Amino acid sequence: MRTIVFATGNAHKLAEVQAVLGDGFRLVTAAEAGITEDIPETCATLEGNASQKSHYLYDRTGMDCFADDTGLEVDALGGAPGVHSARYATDGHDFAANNRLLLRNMEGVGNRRARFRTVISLILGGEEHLFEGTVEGHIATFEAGCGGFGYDPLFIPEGYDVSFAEMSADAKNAVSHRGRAVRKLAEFLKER
Ligand code: ITT
Repeated sequence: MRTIVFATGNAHKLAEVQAVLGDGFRLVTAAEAGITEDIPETCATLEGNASQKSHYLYDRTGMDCFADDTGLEVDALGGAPGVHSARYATDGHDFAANNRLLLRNMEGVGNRRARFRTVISLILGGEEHLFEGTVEGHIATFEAGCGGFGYDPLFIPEGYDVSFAEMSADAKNAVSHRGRAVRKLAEFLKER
């Protein structure tokens, strides 16, 4: 079994990624690798933030590691909340407040097209590799479901009439931004 450090403080994400990577990989959190402070994410792009987080970990642990950054891009809002998705309504990760603000900003808006985009930065043997996954969909007019996290109750993936929060974890992973990006990561790791 291969050990790899995942730079996240989000337990939901850790569970989703472990489920996609499977038993061949043991994921260690940043905290378990001795990094207990918040890892800085100060870049203006998802790519920049993922890379900043993986380098931060690698520089301090020397271990193979990866980090992801995800944004919800809403066309009618010019791509917002995008890279600011975690801190859309407040400074913290207040999912309920973020969803309320998104619904308010989308009141009366006809074009509800949106996508989740995930970028993963892997550092393996000191070399960086990037992987991306997206899922197209639209923003619902009300919240539905209690699975998943973040904007899941408001995001309806293309081809479905239920939100991510109404889908099982496996069903979400099969089509989601993160599922797609992590499957690319897993393929790459298996070839190495
Ligand atoms: P870490 O940086 O500690 O990994 P985070 O919650 O900040 O955790 P991201 O930066 O990747 O994670 O994501 C930013 C926000 O985007 C996140 O706080 C959620 O509000 C939202 N988000 C990310 N992935 C999501 C998903 O699969 N479903 C719904 N919302 C998601």
